[in-house]
Amino acid sequence: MAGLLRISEPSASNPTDATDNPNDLSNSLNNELLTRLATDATKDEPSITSTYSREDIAKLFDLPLMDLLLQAQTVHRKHFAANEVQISTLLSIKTGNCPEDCGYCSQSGHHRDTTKLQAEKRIEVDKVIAAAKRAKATGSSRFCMGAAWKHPSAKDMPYVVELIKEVKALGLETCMTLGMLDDQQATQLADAGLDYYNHNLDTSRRYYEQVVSTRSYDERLDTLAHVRDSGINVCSGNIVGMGESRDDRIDWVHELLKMPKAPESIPVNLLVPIAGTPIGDKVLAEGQLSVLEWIRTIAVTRICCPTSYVRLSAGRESLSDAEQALAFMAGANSFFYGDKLLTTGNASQSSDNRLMRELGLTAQYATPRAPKQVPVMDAMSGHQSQVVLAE
Ligand code: SAM
Ligand code: DTB
Ligand code: SF4
Repeated sequence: MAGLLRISEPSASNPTDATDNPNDLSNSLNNELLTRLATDATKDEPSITSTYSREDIAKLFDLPLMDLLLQAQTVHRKHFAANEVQISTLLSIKTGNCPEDCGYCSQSGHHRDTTKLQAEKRIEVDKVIAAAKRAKATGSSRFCMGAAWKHPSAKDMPYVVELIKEVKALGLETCMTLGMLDDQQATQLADAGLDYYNHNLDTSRRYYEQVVSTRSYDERLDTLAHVRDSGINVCSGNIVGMGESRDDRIDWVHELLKMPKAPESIPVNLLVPIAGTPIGDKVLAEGQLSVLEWIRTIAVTRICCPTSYVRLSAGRESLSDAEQALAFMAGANSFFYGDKLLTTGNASQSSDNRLMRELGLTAQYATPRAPKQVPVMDAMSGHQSQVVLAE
C-alpha cells in the first residue's frame, strides 16, 4: 500500500530462518495488522467505529515504538494537513469546591483541606471576554471554558449561553466543560452555537471506580450521548499515568470505538500529580509512568480515530522539546496554548512559539460552527428558506 511499510520482513538478500528467530511470531502478527492498517488508512471514509477490535488495539500498543510512530504519522497525513496544529486556550470560569471527588483533581471540594486550592466564584462575563480577546490575539482559534460543577444549575445556563454568544462573536470557536448535562441543557448550548463540549471518560470502565466515587461511567456516557444528539462536536479524552494498567488504556480506546461516532476532539492528558489529591500523592510517592507510554497512547488513538483531533493537554509543562516532538510525530495535532490550564501551569507561550518554529508547525485557523438554522416557509411565495435561530 502506497506510503506504508511492512516491517521486519525477511528479504532475499537477508534471509531469516523463521524457526530460529524469536521475533518472527511477533513480526508476523505485526505485519498482519500493519497490512490491515495500510488498507484502512487509504479508505476515503474510514469506518471509525468498527475498524479495530480490542485485540487489534492491544496489538497496536505492543508494536515496536518506531513502527507505531511511523504508522500513526502515515495515518495522520492521510486525513490532516501535515505540520498544522489547532491551538486552544483554556480559562477556568468557576474554580474549586467541586462536589465530585475525582482523585486526581485539585478542584474537588473533597480534597480542599489538603490541596489548599483557593476557590473562586463565577468570573464576570466582561473578564471572560477580555481573556478570549487576548487568546485570539496570540493565535488561538478556540476558547475553552471550564467550570468545577457536577452540572450547571438552571441559574448558570443564561450565563454560559451569554459566554458562548459573546466569544463566538469574536470569531473564535467555543468549547465548554461544565460537568454533566441533561438533554435540554445540551440543546440550549447547541442553540447558542457551542462548537465543542469536553467531557472525559478519563480511563476504562473497570478503573473508573478507583478514580471517582460520586458519579458513574454510565452517567458520563449519558452526557456524551446528549452532546452528540444535540449536534455539538464531542470532545472526550483520558488521563494517562493515574496508576491504570495498559489494559485500562486499551479499554479506554475501545470505548471510543464503541460510540456511534468517535469524538471529534480527543485530549490525551498526562497526569499532573497534584499534592494533596489521593492519586497525585500516590504517584508522587511511587513514581510516574514513562512518557513513552503516553506517546504510545497518542499514536494508538490517532490510528484508531483517524479523523479526530488528538490533543496534547495536561502535562506538557514537564516535557522536553524532544518528548513533545515525539507526541506530534505520534499524530497529535492540537494543544493548549497559554501559561495556565485550569489551575496548573502550562508550557509557556514563548517556549511554545519557539518549539513551533523549530518543529516547523503552523497554526490552523478557526472554523466556528454555524449558528443553528431552521427551515421556514415564506408566507408570500410558499418557498422554504433557512433562518438563523441562535445569535
Ligand atoms: N468538571 C468538569 C469535568 O470533570 O468534566 C470539567 C473540568 S475537569 C478539570 C476537565 C478534565 O481535566 C478532567 O476530566 C480530567 O481529564 C482533566 N484533569 C483534571 N485534573 C487533571 C490533572 N491533575 N492531570 C491531568 N488531567 C487532569
Ligand atoms: C482536558 O481534557 N484537559 C483540560 C481540558 N480538558 C479542560 C484540563 C486540564 C486540567 C489540568 C489540571 C488543572 O489545570 O487543574
Ligand atoms: Fe470536579 Fe471536574 Fe475536577 Fe472532577 S475533574 S473534581 S468533576 S472539576
